[in-house]
Amino acid sequence: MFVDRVRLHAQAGDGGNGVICFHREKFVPKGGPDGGDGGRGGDVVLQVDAQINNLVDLRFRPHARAGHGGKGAGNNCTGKNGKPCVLKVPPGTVIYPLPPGEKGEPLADLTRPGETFVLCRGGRGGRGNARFASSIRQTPRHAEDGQPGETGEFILVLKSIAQVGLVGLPNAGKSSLLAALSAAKPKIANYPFTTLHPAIGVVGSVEQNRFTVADIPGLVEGAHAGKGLGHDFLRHIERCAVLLFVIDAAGTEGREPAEDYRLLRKELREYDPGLARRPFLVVANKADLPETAGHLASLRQASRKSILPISAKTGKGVPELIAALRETLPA
Ligand SMILES: Nc1nc2c(ncn2[C@@H]2O[C@H](COP(=O)(O)OP(=O)(O)OP(=O)(O)O)[C@@H](O)[C@H]2O)c(=O)[nH]1
Ligand SMILES: [Mg+2]
Repeated sequence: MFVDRVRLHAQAGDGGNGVICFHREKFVPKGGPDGGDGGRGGDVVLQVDAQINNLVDLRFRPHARAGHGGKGAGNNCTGKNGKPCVLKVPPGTVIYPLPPGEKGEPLADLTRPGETFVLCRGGRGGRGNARFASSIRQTPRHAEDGQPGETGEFILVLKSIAQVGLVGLPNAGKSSLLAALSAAKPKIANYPFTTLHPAIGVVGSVEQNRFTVADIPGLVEGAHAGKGLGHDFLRHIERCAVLLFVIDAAGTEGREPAEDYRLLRKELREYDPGLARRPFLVVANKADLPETAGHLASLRQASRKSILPISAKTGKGVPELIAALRETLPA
């Protein structure tokens, strides 16, 4: 199960109450106030964990609650701090408050592994009566209550982070290309909508010139209006620096590759004009099939770009594609 949007109710712990207490000991008359402070309430914290890739754990745990602070005690003992509630999220998790939700400004965008964000802060503990003692008020008979912890309703949306995003019609060979480029093993099959959720692969083994590629479900005409799988998943390539249009250049299902390219651009524009202005490359996939040759010229004309003929199946042209992507990616 792949979950990329969840609603979460979070409640931080309340601070513990301070106490009223006086020191009692044989032969120590008027021992003075010694009521301790309450402990702090626990925070609800989000933490990025690079080992997870979606929000499924939160789907089944929609209420996050941290522990309350303990109350203070005599002898100036401070209460125990409440246990924080730490929720793991994948890199690329964006947090919106409710209301207004996704239409509003995000509270945070968590990208770096290990990064944390305090969603709701625990309440401060109340002060015990010992804190209120002064030279003119030696027997304070009051203490503070702890503050309530913050609570809130949030929407967490995953917008995957990859440098290159694959865009193409169903069956164009996007998943095959991801498999050829990286060690990822996406599902590949000869029917549309094989891919139902995004997958990310890492290309290259050397740290300095390694980059990531995101494979998403195929787009169809009218995706912006919800056709096919819709274009909801396009947010997973929203942050890609470079888009890679994967075209079935053999026109396998009687399609016209140049038309496919125009359709993809149109759907991207409808979704987000900014995405349509992103740097991009075009590959003519399935170049191992003889039909490809006849379509390259029209595809080049439609995209006004040089086209890279490749075969995700045989691996032909893939090293050249990796080099071209490295060149296009910002340093
Ligand atoms: N001959 C040939 N077939 C290919 C090539 N690349 C992919 N295919 C075939 O095309 C079909 C679809 O490939 P996928 O990689 O699943 O296509 P996709 O774009 O991920 O499809 P969706 O996930 O449904 O959007 C499979 O049967 C692949 O074997 C290629 O370079 N040459
Ligand atoms: Mg696929």
